[in-house]
Amino acid sequence: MSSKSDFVVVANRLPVDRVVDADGSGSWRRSPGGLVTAVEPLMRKRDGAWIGWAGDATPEGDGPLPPFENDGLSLYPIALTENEIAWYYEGFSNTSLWPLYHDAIVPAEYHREWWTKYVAVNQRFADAAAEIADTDAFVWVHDYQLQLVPKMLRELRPDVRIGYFLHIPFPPTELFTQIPWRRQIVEGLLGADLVGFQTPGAAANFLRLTRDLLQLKPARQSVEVDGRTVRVRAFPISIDAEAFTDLVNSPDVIARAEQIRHDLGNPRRMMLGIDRLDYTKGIDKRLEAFEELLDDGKISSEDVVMVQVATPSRERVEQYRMLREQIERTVGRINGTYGSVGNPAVNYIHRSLPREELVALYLAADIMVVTPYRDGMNLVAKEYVACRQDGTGALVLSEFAGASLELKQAFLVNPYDIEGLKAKYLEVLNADEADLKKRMRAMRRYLQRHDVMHWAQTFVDDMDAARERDGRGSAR
Ligand code: ADQ
Repeated sequence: MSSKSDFVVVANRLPVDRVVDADGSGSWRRSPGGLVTAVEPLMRKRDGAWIGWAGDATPEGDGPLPPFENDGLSLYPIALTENEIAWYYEGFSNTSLWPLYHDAIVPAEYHREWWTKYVAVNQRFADAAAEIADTDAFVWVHDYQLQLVPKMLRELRPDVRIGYFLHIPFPPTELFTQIPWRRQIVEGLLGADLVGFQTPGAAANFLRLTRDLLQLKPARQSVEVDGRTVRVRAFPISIDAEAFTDLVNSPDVIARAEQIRHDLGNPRRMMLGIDRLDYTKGIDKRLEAFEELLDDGKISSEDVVMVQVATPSRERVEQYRMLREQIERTVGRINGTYGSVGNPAVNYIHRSLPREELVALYLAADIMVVTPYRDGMNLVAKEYVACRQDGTGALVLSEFAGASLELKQAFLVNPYDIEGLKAKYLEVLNADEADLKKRMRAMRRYLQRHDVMHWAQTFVDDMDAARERDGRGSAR
């Protein structure tokens, strides 16, 4: 464990959660979430190390946490105190950056003490990476919580190659420049050799910002800073499609999917939403459109049933608590009006589920509804497609999810347009099976070629290509 690593992932969270068992002993459990889903397969292929926070608070004054192995992965936990969790994570990351980067759907708040902790915690991650990385290592920094790490790490270790990938959208100059510390963030990111985004639009926003804010002269996919070339490109993230295929073929999962439909009263159509309970995901509009179709008598709850899984998320942040109340009120109202004993119109689940159960739901659902107001990518949309082996099923997908640029045969919607959303539901509910299959097969073909391995390999290859151009040899 003490040896240096030549492939280091730096992310806010470790890919495991600490759980306390019934007998009081502690153990680690794989944690859900987009980033883990995406990066873990690559970690297993390469003998890498992962630096991240373990998800619980460390008492003030305690020293660093010891590294450990879990399920074949070398993990380096970063200690955060209660106060750092409140200010770096819940504060600056999730109440300043998260809403701002998602079109300021709710207003972003800025507080100087949050920023101070963001800087301090970013420095702790950079110090850990500098300590663990071997000479010439490839350090891959992830996401909005760690935007200052590339520059901090470069100052400590100019020999390592630094990649940075942002999992969420990157806003246009007009929004980004709200941030009181905007310059530090852009300079932080420019510490990397390669800055990756989910979409070409996000990459273009960043390049434009280097011109607007720092008066640099960006080219189409790169920008020169202090005599270095920083490449800036889109790398749309994906899923381990093969792992989903394996689960879809499991007899237990198939039986569970049949059971789900039976328990729902064998409706003609089952609609499904699966999201973290987040205000960016458009769960409210999705339910309102469903409710209005029931109100209008265009659908009936015997015919069409909705299942909404809303994974608990950021429950100490005020806006998330308010959202939960709002969604649960809406579900209650719909069921009060249209449900009957044993047959609610909306089946609502507010907890994390095992992967097998998610796949059984994907398999059972005729229509997957993914309606974010803004989403970096949205892996749920891709997971649904990966699970529809027989080519049946339909995907309703927001234009504002990164995934819409790739899953072009989905039924695309603008979630702000409730009439448009209702019309799209009806179109899909009455769609011709042959048309649905044609669409699904095209999306599946795309996904087979563009899985998470392809994503990671493209990123690593881009790093290598630049290195060879610089005459420094390959990363592998
Ligand atoms: P998220 O906002 O978390 O990810 P998403 O991409 O949909 O959104 O990933 C969610 C993941 O969690 C999926 O793999 C899903 O299967 C899993 N999940 C959801 N609900 C669950 C439940 N109840 N139980 C267990 N697992 C559950 C962020 C960005 C996205 C981007 C990803 C990856 O916001 O835009 O696609 O990172 O880069």
